[in-house]
Amino acid sequence: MEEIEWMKAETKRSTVARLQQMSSLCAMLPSQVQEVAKSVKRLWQDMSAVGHCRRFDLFELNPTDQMEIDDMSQATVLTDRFDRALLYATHVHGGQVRKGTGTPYVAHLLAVAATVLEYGGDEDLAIAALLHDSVEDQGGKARLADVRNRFGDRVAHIVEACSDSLADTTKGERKADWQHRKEAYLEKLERADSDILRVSLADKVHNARAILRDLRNDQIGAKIWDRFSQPKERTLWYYRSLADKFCQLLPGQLSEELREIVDVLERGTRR
Ligand SMILES: [Mn+2]
Repeated sequence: MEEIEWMKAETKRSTVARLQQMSSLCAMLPSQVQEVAKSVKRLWQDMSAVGHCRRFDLFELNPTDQMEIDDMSQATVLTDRFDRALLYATHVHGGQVRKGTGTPYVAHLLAVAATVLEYGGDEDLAIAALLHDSVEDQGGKARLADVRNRFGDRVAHIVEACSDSLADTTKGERKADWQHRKEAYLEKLERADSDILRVSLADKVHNARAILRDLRNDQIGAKIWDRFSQPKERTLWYYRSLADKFCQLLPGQLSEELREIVDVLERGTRR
């Protein structure tokens, strides 16, 4: 019983916070926020009534609740779409771990989404970051159609571009050979828009960071290279090519970071 009360309070708190954030973005007055709160409440009641969304039964949003409006006009708004994308991603990648480790795959998706947000990306970019590996690893074209349906064209466009194969490996379809796929991916970046470049770069930076971390781990060290399907020279060639491409196509702090990590990876290998 206590738990339910706590959940109600929590759901209410985060909803109020989001409403506040949205209202400051739309430059609404507190009285208008209350109007919005009322209509949200009505909407939720309707949805609950038709059985769409039990979660909304959990609490009563009182429109007269104190809403102190901070200046968050510069803030990135994350709505329940982001929540749904996270839930969807954990479901799609459930049980999957990062190559050669016991780390749940979602750790990578969270890291990529975090980087995208830290570098000023909006909600669509963060959602695309959470879903960027869902098509290639978990369902191919059918997954892409599902992502488009749930999260819209802009997200699907990024996710599609971040996949270097649309083969459904869960149904035994084979991907093209490694070299061919990687060359095609590098070439595709040339034509990519900045949405795609930003999510793809965050992905590559997290992968490169993970390699560096394990290379520096005494328990793993140079054995890290055995995790890849290709010899280390090929893997390093790919990361160097990516770093060069990103420095050229999306110059900035994060591309520089990728280049610096690749520098260290190359030095560590020569030792
Ligand atoms: Mn990835």
